[in-house]
Amino acid sequence: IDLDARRSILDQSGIEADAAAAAPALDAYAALGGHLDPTQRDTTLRVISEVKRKSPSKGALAQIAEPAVLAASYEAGGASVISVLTEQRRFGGSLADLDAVRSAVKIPVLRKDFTVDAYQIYEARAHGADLVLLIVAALDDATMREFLELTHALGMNALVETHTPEEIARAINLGARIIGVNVRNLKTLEVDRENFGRLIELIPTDVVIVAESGVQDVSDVQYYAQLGADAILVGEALVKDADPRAAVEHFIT
Ligand code: IGP
Repeated sequence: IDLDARRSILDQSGIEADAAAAAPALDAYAALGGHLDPTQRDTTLRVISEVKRKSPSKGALAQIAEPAVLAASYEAGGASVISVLTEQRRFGGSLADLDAVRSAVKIPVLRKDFTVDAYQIYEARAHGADLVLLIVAALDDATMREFLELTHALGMNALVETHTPEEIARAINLGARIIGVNVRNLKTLEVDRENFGRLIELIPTDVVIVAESGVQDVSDVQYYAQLGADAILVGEALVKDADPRAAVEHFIT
């Protein structure tokens, strides 16, 4: 990549200025119970509730409520963070969904997309996101480092998604503060919850650990909580529920 060319494109797009003009990012690390001093941590399990219209594994998920309405219900139910899929082709999301959610809630918002360019990180910030998704399997170390630094420089946090011991080692080396373990294999789309138990042992206690995917009911929530998850990320089970607020509440208690 020609860095000068990239620089000039960023300058012309004005996206950096838009990112700088946005209201400051909220502290998602703290909202998810993170603390640099592990003795100060509580054992509450936090919920990241996702606004997702459809997915490659399941197709259209339901007639979901308006993203703003859904997100407000999640917040009322006690969610700590809202995740919004903005990826269009496979997940049917958009930046308009992110805008709608941002205006509807006061808690941190994750822009969930396949981040492959720094532009998307500025764009996330410009649209009020507090967190971006960085998938370790998709990015080499140099890119990962650049994206993490940019994310932090913009005052945001990254949910650094992993699936294997090697990816966790890389995430830790790169200084990730919030690590997600996706129990769904992104190649086969299969869900293997037990993978979480094998991987969580490798993550230090100052890092926030998020169990991603495959939460259907309270027994799954308890399963992840017992293994030591700080948070769970839940999409399908919440968007399909007729009462998303009660569904979040149910997962927390
Ligand atoms: C949510 P579920 O099974 O609760 O709907 O899963 C979330 O983990 C899933 O949407 C997800 C995802 C991703 C989507 C995890 N990592 C990366 C898109 C891209």
